[in-house]
Amino acid sequence: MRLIATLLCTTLLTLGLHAEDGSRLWLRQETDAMATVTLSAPRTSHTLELALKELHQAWKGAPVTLRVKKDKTLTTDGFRIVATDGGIEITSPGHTGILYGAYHLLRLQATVGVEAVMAQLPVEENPTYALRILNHWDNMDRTVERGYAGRSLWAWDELPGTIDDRYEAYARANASIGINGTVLNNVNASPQILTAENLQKVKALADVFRPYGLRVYLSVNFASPMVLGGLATADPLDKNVIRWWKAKVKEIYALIPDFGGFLVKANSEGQPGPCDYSRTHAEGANLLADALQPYKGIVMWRAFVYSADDADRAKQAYEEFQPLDGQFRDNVVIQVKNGPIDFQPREPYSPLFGTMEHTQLMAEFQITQEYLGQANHLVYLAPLWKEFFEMVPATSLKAVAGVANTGTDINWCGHHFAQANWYAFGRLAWNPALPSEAIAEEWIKQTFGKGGDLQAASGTADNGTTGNRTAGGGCAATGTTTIDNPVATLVQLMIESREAVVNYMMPLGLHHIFAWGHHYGPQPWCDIPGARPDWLPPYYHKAAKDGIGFDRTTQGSNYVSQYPEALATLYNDATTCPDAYLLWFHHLPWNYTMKSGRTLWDELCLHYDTGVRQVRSFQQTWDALEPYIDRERFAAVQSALKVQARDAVWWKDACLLYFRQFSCMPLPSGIERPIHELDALERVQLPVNNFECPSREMLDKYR
Ligand code: BDP
Repeated sequence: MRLIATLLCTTLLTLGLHAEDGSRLWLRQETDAMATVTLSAPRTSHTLELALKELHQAWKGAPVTLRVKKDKTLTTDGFRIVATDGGIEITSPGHTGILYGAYHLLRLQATVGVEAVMAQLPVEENPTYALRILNHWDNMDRTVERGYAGRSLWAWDELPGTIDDRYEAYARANASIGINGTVLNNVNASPQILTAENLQKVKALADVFRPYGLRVYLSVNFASPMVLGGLATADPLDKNVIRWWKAKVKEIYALIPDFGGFLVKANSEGQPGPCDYSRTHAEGANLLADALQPYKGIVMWRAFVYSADDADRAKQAYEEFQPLDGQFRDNVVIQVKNGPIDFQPREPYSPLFGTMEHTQLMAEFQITQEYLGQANHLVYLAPLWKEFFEMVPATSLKAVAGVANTGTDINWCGHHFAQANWYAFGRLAWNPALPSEAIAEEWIKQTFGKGGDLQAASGTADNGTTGNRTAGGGCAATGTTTIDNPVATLVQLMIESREAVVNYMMPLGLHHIFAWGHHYGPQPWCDIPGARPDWLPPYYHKAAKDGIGFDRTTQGSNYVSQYPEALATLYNDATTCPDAYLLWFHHLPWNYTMKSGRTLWDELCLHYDTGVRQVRSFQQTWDALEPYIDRERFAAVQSALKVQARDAVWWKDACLLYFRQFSCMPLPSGIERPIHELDALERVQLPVNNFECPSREMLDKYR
């Protein structure tokens, strides 16, 4: 048996065929091009050698020259690609810029085809943000908080001695989309990350990442001086505390000269912080900023704070941070989640953006789908992030961060389409003006395409004809449908997927009605005795006989007044507030007349129903795409879509049956009838924690 498997493997390798397990991400170009690439630079570097190698292996067009030269219009990450007499020239003042240019050229080859690349030139690119950072919520025991793709990539127990191949593959994937920073560990940080022993491991990773322009940052625990240094306090104004941090920072830079800096979650969800000593967030952040400043390190200080006693959680970050505007050191960046609550399928943007003129701010997005079906649902997040950028001018931000969705799973992200979110984050961090559609198209062509398009899949067992190939070894999913433009069809599916998840989970501004703890599935009824009210769904939806929604108007919590006046006025009035945010800002009667003329109840039902229908249409579309997708990934996505469809019905039934107890109104005709009983759904308790995604088997068993 073993011999046969080995022989098969060897044969496949000889034939140059790869298992289509998603492990190659969007970097799937053939490596036998042998392109002529020359270098013109005052000195070479590992980074430039990487650029040479990537092009030599994969570029199939005219000879390329890589030229490092001063250029006032380009940053060190920026590049220019031009056609010259005999070929193509990539120039940049920085070595990383050259590498980014190389990846850009290869991206063009994979998306428009090598023959059409010349027509795309010249290209000039500078990243919008100098800092484009992934946040890993990885623990030192290799669990990943809100991670749904296996264990942490960082094998702390093996480092620094053993260097896993995946570290370099990870850095390369990031460089290919312009990500240049990585925070290795969870914001709920263990002080242990800063021990001398662990810093050696961090250094080992930094050494692998460096040639790819990827800098390492660490999340730190504010109480580290007590836990590691044995001090009696972590008070930011205490001399010994100041001394401890200075020494620790010096130790880090001796190992990692280009260390990026710290990310800090302080006085939030039980984490220690300066407020424990009656100091402000500014005093806490400045303590670390002063220690990092001589080395040009930065502090990313999170604004994700809310206490148990305030009336409206949505207001709290603003109330705590806005008054501190102007008090932070120059090397502090306040990291604010895109929405005021917590990475929901849809939230209005956080009003902190735009109101701290004298403070550097950065946006924090969540790539991992904590609240969006985790690794089971196909949800393309670029439209969500674009919604944010439509409201918050890109130039008002210093940087962007994304909570990573990577892990040890063979396909890196759990769901094949979750790779698109890692990809889209990088592309948007580079240029937030890129349309979601364009990014999806790029990703599809590189991930599923062959030579710039989605051609009929071919391979050893496939004959390349449409409609007769089977995913499971049995019958084809669909035999008759032909697709004129498979790429456009898939782009459309991805674009729609975000609105679909909003529809079947939390339409019309509803938010945070997820199951307790693991956040997978609906639990609008959730009531845990003794729990903080703002961790419970009824706090957010406020469904009662008189209506549904959170009154955040001037008559209610007055959260609305944190927005600029014109927007506050718009949101404050239910007749002008966009439907998408209606129940975020208003508590309205069930029979309230919507802009559509329908009652609020009917409209709610319609949205849930539409969400379910959208997922069903994704199933159909995906089946019709079968001839264009390799069988392995086709089958995996097809299977995940079944889970998503069942989940969508679960959400719809749970929410409508629960809310109906208050509305006492009938389901409108034309709406798919529930297939579950409310009491049965209320008994569902998935035995999962915050570190895993429920499997299909588990869902089928417990739901
Ligand atoms: C929430 C997560 C929690 C994180 C927290 C944070 O549920 O696991 O620790 O945010 O961002 O989204 O700090």
